[in-house]
Amino acid sequence: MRTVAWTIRPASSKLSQSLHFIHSSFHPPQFSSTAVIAALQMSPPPKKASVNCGFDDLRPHIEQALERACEFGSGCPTRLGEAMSYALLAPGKRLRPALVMMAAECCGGSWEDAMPAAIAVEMIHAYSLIHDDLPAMDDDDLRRGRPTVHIKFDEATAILAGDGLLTEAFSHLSQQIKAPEKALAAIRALSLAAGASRLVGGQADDLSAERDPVFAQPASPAVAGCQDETLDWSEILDDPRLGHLESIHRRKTGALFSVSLDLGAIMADASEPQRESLGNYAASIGLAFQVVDDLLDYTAEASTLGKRTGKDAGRGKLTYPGLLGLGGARQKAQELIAAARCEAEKFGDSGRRLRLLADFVLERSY
Ligand code: GRG
Repeated sequence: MRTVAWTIRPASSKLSQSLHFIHSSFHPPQFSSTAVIAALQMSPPPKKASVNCGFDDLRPHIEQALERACEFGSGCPTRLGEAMSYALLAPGKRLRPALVMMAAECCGGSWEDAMPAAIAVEMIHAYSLIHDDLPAMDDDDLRRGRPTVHIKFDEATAILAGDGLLTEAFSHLSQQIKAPEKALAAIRALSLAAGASRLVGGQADDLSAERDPVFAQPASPAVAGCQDETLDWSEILDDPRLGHLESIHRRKTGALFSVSLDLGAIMADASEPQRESLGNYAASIGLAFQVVDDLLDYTAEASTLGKRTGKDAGRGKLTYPGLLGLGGARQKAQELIAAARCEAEKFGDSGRRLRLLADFVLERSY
């Protein structure tokens, strides 16, 4: 039986503060409840930004296009339109739209052509967050440093705002992509990714696992705060819960990462080898993103993350740190990011942004 020892390092508070600065300087949070204000006041103001996510220059273009996309038509009731805009324009990282544009760029396409797909995928993402935050699902009151949509508005409006954004995404693709065959390919790819066997299916299995005693787990000793841990790696790899967890996250989180890169490839008429490399890159960063998300739930502060933390541990939820320990989960994320970087290398200089973004996914603290 093989054992691996991991040393757990404390999180870098400087890095955490720097990233908080990046987040809040792009999008100052809007406060409207005392609970939110309290959460956001937990850490001191950070000093300077230091992590290059690879797409700072794309972000203003994305924000402007998102604003333009918030014209929902004269029949859209004011309150519904406000709720949809509140969710879509809230200060998110914009990773998925950036990935669409980066994939198009590294396959020789233009940002302009990729933008409708970038906006559509962010609409799907925003809808999924609104619905995930509802009382019937994750029951959250804080998202992107603001009250969630059902708290700011009301539950029925939040459900409808999610429904509206989901449908608008496909309307946007059909109207804004000029070449009919590309519009069809984009609609097909995004509907598959957002559908019952991918995003929605992953969410459904995640909720079921939470309610199934087989998947409920106590926090491992490492997660509970030990400085050193010795993992029985062979036992962990045999644990069927690990496969189930990966299957959930490849769909719930990974599907939108994968389709983002695929949409960029579609818009740029990418070759098969390029699409394959982008697919491999997406699979690795999608899962790494989730492993890091699980880690941040244990290690980050709500003020930095813009959403509640410690929820997974509190509910005995199946997570990577819970199964692998904090050190094992970090190791897993590092391996996935190394694999993603290898795929990005295949694009030479034009894969630079993809490499930077992979590093950001690993190092992010929000
Ligand atoms: C309701 C159909 C349906 C799906 C919900 C997106 C999702 C599935 C759940 C969100 C809960 C969650 C924390 C998932 C982990 C990964 C994830 C999608 C995090 C949020 O993505 P970020 O960090 O968000 O890119 P921002 O706000 O920066 O855009």
